[in-house]
Amino acid sequence: MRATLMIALACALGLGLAGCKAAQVSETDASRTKDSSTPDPGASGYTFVFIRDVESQQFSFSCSATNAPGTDIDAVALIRKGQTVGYVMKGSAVFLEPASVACTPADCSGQDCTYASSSSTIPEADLISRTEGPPDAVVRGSTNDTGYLSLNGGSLQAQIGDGSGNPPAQAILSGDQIKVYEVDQSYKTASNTGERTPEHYQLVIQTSDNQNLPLHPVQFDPLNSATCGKTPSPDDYLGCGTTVFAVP
Ligand SMILES: [Ca+2]
Ligand SMILES: [Ca+2]
Repeated sequence: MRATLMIALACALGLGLAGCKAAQVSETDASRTKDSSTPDPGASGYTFVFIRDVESQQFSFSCSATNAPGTDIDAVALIRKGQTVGYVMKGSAVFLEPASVACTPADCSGQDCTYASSSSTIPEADLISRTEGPPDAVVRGSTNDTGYLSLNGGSLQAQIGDGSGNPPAQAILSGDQIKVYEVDQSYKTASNTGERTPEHYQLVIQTSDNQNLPLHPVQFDPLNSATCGKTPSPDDYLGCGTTVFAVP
């Protein structure tokens, strides 16, 4: 980027560098002059959500403490004017393996990362599909949990369908909010005594032509304040547990 800026500056100063022509062409190319901070609607707008697990970078992270390593994704909601208008579209969720997993099966509690892609208990496709549609995760005591995928250092990419997660995919618009349901303290109930520590991740929205826009969190769940704090700071880029993000 620095070299590009230097070439652009040299061109602006009228210096005869070989890179000037390319720099001038790119400035008249609509796809490259679009302001990446302003999502626009329609097919060329932001239609993908991308969640990157960063929990293993946290000081407190431990593989042996869990069989659900990293961020546990239950659902992702698109919120418009205060109303939920969509959830992850069925069949659209894709799990992307990291270069190196946070926890190998042998590292996890019980020698199996039960809710991660390497699970020997639950098929990977089943786990990935658990991120689609409305939130439904349940943390159980003696039987297997349901309704979420543990990212184990990897990432999840998906599109947003309607309020039941059915097609077609819909665009994410400026002014929308995106709520990521991460299995956290809010999943603890009277009959469901299991609990999960809120975990950290980054949320990015993407266009089909690979423009990425990282979103800022604007609201944490109060039940997670011991781990996450009460309110995200304006320069915060990480979700923590179930978190609402703003689309600028
Ligand atoms: Ca976890
Ligand atoms: Ca779910």
